[in-house]
Amino acid sequence: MKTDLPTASFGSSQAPTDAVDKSPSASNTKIQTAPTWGKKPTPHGIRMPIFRHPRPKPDRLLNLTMQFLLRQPDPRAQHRLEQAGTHPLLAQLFAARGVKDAAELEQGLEHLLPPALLKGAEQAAQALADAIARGERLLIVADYDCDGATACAVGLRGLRAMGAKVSYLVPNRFTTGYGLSPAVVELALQLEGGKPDWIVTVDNGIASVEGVAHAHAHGMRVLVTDHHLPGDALPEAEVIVNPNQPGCGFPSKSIAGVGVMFYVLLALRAELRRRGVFDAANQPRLDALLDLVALGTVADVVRLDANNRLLVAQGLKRIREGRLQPGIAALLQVAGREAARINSADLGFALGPRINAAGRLADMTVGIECLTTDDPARALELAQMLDSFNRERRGIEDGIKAEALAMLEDLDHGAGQEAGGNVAAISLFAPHWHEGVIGIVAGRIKDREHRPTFVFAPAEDGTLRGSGRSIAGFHLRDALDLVAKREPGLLLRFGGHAMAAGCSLVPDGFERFRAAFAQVAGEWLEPSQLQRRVEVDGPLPAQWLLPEIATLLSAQVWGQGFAAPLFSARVQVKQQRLIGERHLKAKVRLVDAEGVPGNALFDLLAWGRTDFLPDEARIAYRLESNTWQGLTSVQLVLEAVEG
Ligand SMILES: [Mn+2]
Repeated sequence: MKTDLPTASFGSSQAPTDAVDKSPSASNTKIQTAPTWGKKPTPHGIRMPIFRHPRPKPDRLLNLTMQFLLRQPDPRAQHRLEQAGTHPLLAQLFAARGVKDAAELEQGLEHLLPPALLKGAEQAAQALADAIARGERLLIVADYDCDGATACAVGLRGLRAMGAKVSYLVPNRFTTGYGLSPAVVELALQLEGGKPDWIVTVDNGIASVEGVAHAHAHGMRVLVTDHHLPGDALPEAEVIVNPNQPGCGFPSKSIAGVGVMFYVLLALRAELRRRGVFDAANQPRLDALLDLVALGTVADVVRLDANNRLLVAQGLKRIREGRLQPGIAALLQVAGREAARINSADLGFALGPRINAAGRLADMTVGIECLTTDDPARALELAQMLDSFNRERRGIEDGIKAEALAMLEDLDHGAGQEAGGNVAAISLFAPHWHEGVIGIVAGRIKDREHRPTFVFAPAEDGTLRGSGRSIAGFHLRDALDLVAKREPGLLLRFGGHAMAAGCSLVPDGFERFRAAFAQVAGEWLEPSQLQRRVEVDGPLPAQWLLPEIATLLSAQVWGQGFAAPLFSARVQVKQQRLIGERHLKAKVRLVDAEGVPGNALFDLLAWGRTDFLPDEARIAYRLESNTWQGLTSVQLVLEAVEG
């Protein structure tokens, strides 16, 4: 028998790209009509825009040079890991990412942090057990991103398995906006069959002071499960479970919303055992939900600390073994991924964006239905719908990105010198841009330009809605705070954290914002901080340039805060050519420390790069294995060129 999660107590020992905006600004956003937009009804009756634009040129990020920063492993930690039996290369990579001890690499469920450490989890378990015993009706209020959708699916599946009557409601980005707002409570009141007894928020709720009060005024109780940072006031919910609430000692502050809900289920099951509802032998199995937990955790781009890596590793293990939800299987199928070979990057780059596309363009209900159906045919149908949303999202994003890059080129070419050429921060806006993708575009521009970046689109009420992404050393929310002080009346709302933030501006406020934001960035950022840089793990010794090593690396959990390995090498470049006019392929020889090139020729691939490389260059690359005509070899995937 396969081991399920620990039943009584836990052992004591003890990463796209695609995060969706939680900008706190007003909702009710509609797409403006513009010549480049078409309209077509979605399966949900929501009119959504189709961007008609030629495909943009390949991403030019890879044509730019970077400064390399070497990640330094702590030699003592590296030694300890090696002594504990970790592969020497992994020991180096893990130690360079802050792993101190082999215990942090444990992936067995018995090493999961115990639910008892999570403040409110026991109280939530008692409240839910009481509600189940009394036959009360529960309503999950989810969030419209992948973390929220997976948390909702975990909650529905887990609570139903424990005998609860539970349904769900997911707010809509364009009509109700984010979180448990009074408007969402009103929707809950109109549900078929009457209002629920309990509202259970997942991946939202910690800021829903008004929404919780509104629910109370209508006789509903509220359990908040969330992981976002609380504001000054907490909602007056019956129970709050959030590792970031005051007084919570849970060591993993970066657990995702789906992880928090999973922990509530663990605590509830323990409570039901205590009450004799079932015992360890016949209790519902929760490990079947770990594929969903892994997906939500990676897609939310939370830091992959030891506990999150354990959750992700467990989910990936189950998927690779073919034990996965029909919805996950269907998503893998439409994404052309093989379950047996899936890794954490696939969760972040293949599955996450397809789920998120539903929330960006239409309604997350499609995503939640896909993750909760047990019918493989229905799951495939929904996954195909998500896949088409994702294609559409990509088209919209490519169109906006092409326009944004053209605007940047105008700025670069002096036309905009006094209007902001070569500034320390970028703000971009066009009246026909789509609010659902401004965050992704801001992230891409930030990556390319290495400048704090805000992208704005109009909201239905005429205000401008902006989404920003930052670079290391520039606290975006603090910058907005200063802009708000210097330009009274400009910002209607703002919020966020160091690396990502959102805001709403008065309708004609874009130029004022652009100037004020660039001013703050110019004051706070040193020129050296504006230098594009990439962290590398140093050269890979020649004996490890093997397909087996590529496979070993690919099997590990990498992601946010635990970056996938990037090796540096000086190479002699031979035989360069473009494939499909979009990508560069070359043969290279590695040059050793004495400047002597080796004999072996390696394939080098540069996705999206169209500039040829110099005859000799220092590069940063990922190691991949490639099987072609039955022959498996390594290939070097170019990530950056030093300059
Ligand atoms: Mn989340």
